[in-house]
Amino acid sequence: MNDADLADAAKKVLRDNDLGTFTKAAPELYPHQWSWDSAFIAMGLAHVDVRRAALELESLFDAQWQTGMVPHIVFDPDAPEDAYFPGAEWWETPTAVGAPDVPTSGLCQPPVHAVAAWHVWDEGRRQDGAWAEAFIGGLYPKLFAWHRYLATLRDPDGTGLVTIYHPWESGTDNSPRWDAALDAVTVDDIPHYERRDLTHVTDTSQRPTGDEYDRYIKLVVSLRALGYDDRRAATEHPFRIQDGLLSALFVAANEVLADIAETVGAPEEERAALRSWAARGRDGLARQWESRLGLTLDYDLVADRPVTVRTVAGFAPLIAGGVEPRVQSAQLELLDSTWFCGAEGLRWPLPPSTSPTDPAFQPRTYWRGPVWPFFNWIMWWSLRRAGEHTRAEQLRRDGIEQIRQEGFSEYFEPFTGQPLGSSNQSWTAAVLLDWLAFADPQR
Ligand code: 2M8
Repeated sequence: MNDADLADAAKKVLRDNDLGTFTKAAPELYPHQWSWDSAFIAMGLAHVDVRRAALELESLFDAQWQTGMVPHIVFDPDAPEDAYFPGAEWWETPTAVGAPDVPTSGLCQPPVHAVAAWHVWDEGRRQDGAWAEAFIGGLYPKLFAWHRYLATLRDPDGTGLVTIYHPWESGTDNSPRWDAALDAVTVDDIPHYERRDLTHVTDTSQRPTGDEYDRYIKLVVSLRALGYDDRRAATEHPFRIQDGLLSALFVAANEVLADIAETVGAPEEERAALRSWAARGRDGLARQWESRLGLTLDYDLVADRPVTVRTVAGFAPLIAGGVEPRVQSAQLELLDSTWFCGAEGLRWPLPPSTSPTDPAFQPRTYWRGPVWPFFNWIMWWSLRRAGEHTRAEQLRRDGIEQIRQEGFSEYFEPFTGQPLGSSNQSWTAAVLLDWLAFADPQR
């Protein structure tokens, strides 16, 4: 398939998943709007229909909570009730203080939205400057409120590291990053529930286990009982981890949002706040740097210890950007070492979500080993920001080849390249479109 046909196929995936004001993350497995999926989808849609791309972000932010939190799922009220578990009724968010009047989950996901907004604005201003200005001016205050939420209620001590209450907030749900903390969560009193995800995959070993789901549900029940009150969750909730990857994306997004703030003429104190959150985040990540592994580690606040596993989340310094040269060199070396892209027998030198050298590695199971195209995009974008253009370009080409040869799957087995999880996953199509547009000599 040539690039033009591949782009057409990607557009078709997004068209088929389009529900008018938002794009469902996948045709059956994920029939609602997911927060960070929508951000990536907007970046891809920017190359297809920039106004539709803007709407993707605007519809998500219409569901923003009064605290500033952007919910991780905005439920489609027209989807069948049993389409996804846990559905809208499980969260009981309408009764929570500050929740919007549309059904959402009570969690959030990594803050990549400013990066997406910049992409949409950048594409839009080539087409219609006044429209682009109105778009970014309208979204900026909501983006700022979202960042302020993360910098304050999710980092009450100002450590620079953002606390998550649930593996779903990390977006890397069953990563071994969360194993020890989940083991410590007791599940003797959870209500009966029925999973839906297993009916949408061909092989259930590609999804999290029953034990993991029990704990996911226990954590939802706990937050629900706390009324999704961040101040209470910060001391009473049984799962509290400072997430290095999310914090790194927050550093990068704060820098992008500071540029947006400049563009829209935002007050100086907001620009200063964004810059200080970025700087504080870098300091926080530096404290979590584990030089022996060459990775940054998450910190479990409940157990009061760092989480020592080898996963792609450890590339947090590279993703945050602007780190000391010695840290950047160590990360680049590690990326191509046998721990990640240099592992023997990989179909493409793309980073497995968990290092094949980690005892928890499982090549077909979700976040425990498979390669994820949207994560490849994050690494590509980060390498370019770090000035590593040659390595970035190799990653972009390999990322495109993976999709060209194996399709728009959610994730891929690293050694065989076998497509896994959902097919026609929206963000896979979206990042492909952004990668192909990058190669367009007209741009
Ligand atoms: C996956 O997470 C959801 C829960 O949020 C699930 O497994 O049901 C993750 O890969 C997450 O990062 C992603 O946003 C979501 C939709 O693609 O699916």
